[in-house]
Amino acid sequence: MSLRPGAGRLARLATAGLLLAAPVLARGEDGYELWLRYRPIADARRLAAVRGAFAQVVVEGDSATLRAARAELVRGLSGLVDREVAGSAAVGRDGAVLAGTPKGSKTIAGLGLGDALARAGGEGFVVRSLAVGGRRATVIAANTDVGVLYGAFRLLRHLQTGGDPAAIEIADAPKVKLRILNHWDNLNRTVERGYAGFSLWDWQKLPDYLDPRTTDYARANASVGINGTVLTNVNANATSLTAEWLGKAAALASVFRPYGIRVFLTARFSAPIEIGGLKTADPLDPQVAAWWKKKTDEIYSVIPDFGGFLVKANSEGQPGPQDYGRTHAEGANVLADALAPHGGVVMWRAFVYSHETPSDRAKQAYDEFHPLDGAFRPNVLVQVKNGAIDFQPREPFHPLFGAMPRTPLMMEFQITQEYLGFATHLVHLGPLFEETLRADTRSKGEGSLVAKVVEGSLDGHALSGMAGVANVGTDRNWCGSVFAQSNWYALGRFAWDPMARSEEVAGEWARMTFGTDPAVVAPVTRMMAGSREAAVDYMTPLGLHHQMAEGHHYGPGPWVDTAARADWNSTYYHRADANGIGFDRSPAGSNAVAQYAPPVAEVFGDARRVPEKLLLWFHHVPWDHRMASGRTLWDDLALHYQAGVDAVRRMEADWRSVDGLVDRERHAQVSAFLAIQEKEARWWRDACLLYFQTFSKRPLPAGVEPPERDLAYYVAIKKRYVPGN
Ligand code: BDP
Repeated sequence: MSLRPGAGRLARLATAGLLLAAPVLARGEDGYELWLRYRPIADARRLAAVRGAFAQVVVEGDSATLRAARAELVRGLSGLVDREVAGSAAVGRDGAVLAGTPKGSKTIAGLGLGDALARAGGEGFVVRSLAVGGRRATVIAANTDVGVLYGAFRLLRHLQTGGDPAAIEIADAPKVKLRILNHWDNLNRTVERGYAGFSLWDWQKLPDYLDPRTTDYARANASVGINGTVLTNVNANATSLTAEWLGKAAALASVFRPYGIRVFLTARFSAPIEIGGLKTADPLDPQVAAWWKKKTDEIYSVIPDFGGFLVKANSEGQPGPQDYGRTHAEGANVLADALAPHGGVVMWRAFVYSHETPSDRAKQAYDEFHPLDGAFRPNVLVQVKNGAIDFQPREPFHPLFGAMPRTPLMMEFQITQEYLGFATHLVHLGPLFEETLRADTRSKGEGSLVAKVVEGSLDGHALSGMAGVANVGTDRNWCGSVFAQSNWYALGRFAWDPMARSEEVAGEWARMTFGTDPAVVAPVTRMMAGSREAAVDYMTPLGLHHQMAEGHHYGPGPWVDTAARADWNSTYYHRADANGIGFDRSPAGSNAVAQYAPPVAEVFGDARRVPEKLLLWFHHVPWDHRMASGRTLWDDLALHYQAGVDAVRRMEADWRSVDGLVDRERHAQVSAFLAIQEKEARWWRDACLLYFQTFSKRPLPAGVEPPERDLAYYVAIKKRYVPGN
């Protein structure tokens, strides 16, 4: 992410009055720099203040991590103040940034920050305006080098978002231990559910060639506190555990290490057979246990800080312990025992569903895992998707949260927009993360929030984690679109603090990505705040779910009813008939509500008390059911679809209002993508309403635009060569 060449010269010409139009805006930006753009501060008074406060960078101590911190401070501050801010050996004037640990820096040790540092823990930091040797300075102090790096990024964020340069007082530490990206990247560089090009890992050239881009990937992650990366797809390939491929992973680990990021790999459960030559992968077979132990020792010999394994077992055709009549716990534990001596962990996924179609797929993970609470080794986390089905636009929180107090449960969110229109739909996920994390499981009385389960604080677990399925690839802008970058950013922020506020996170990202002009920030954050609800409305309002086209999941497919498994069909989930629509999970139906704590189950189980946004998730409701609005269900449903389309049009208007205030290149791409989104929102609305109308037999209410084509037209649409599939 090099600084844009010539930016300083252009800005100087502009101040000299030689360029009339805003020159910086005319230049295109391709999005490569993400939120780490460090553009010159536009306001002259503020620029002068920041120049005065940040004229020198002093990092005391030496390590690869501290060098990375120094490089970032020099790069960031130089960019923001539009002139070189040099690194120096000691604070020699007013306006220095002094960074280090008490261990590595005598100056820091002498500043009396003991109490604040005690609270910072291993990864936290203190950033404070302070006099150092009689000089005005800004101190970044932490107990570890990576804490210093995080503090450096935090200071830069503070300045990028318009914070006061003079009276800084920030102290922070992450609330979650493992903050991880899950890459669903295959060894041939295709990315399962990836919409941003190919995998960043250039396996063929590794370990000999280290793409500089992987360093920028690490910088971006460290800037939001992400400290782990699972390099490989959960639908795993045992080849990644062979010596040759471990060497490649080790090379990536060496790039990430200075940034505090540890590498993890997915473990294919049948690897002992496929690459180990054994006859079985039975986790209770001593030879199998010995194989995993040897393999794990080998991994640590080349990646000494290896994080551990992520495992998808006995789900969607993947091998697992149940193939040998063993439980998920027995499967996880054999790996955990191999990792324990090295300090590694197993992240065992709860996204399971069996070959036999259960009565209600939503119940299966709970049914399989709840009885295993207490049976896992201490270094196992069970990784649970945010909802019980599969990353749908809206799901109620997964019933396992709060239901396995003796097991650390990790959150798994999906950043890549598999079910959210891919990268071309602007859907900011902060509101989804916040809604899930703030949901109250009531498992230990009021306030037993999902966030507290994930932090480990509810049940006293030291081990905690949050993962996001990554949306990055080789696209120049990393994520397929500029706004999709905000979801990577937000995942990091919520993993750092599950009680973060979406509005705040979106505001930070908007300022860092587009600048601090309120005329830009206000419309951009408005777009972000409403975008997820818009997608819910035009795709699956009122608790509908799993209505997408089969396989690739691109576009609507409420009519899908010929899939290989009943629970891959849309009809399985909407259950529309002449009487009404929705999946009855109440006590009269599948009784999935019973998997929640009683006060939650009572509300979800009662069609009059369940939040309307989840109505059809839990209930089969007559078309004429009276909604809170006073209208019938059918009319409200139709109006929600229309509201989704209208909301996209409002996003388009908001974006038009910033034309000329953000650079042309990014503006043009976002505009074009919003036009796609508007078209596809209409596609969803028309296809779904025409289809559901064949059951409801009711006219569309006033205010809903008439469908543009007939149902047969939409059913006939067959998308081919869809990415990510
Ligand atoms: C589904 C995806 C599939 C993944 C699976 C998983 O369609 O590609 O392998 O989740 O999470 O949503 O294992």
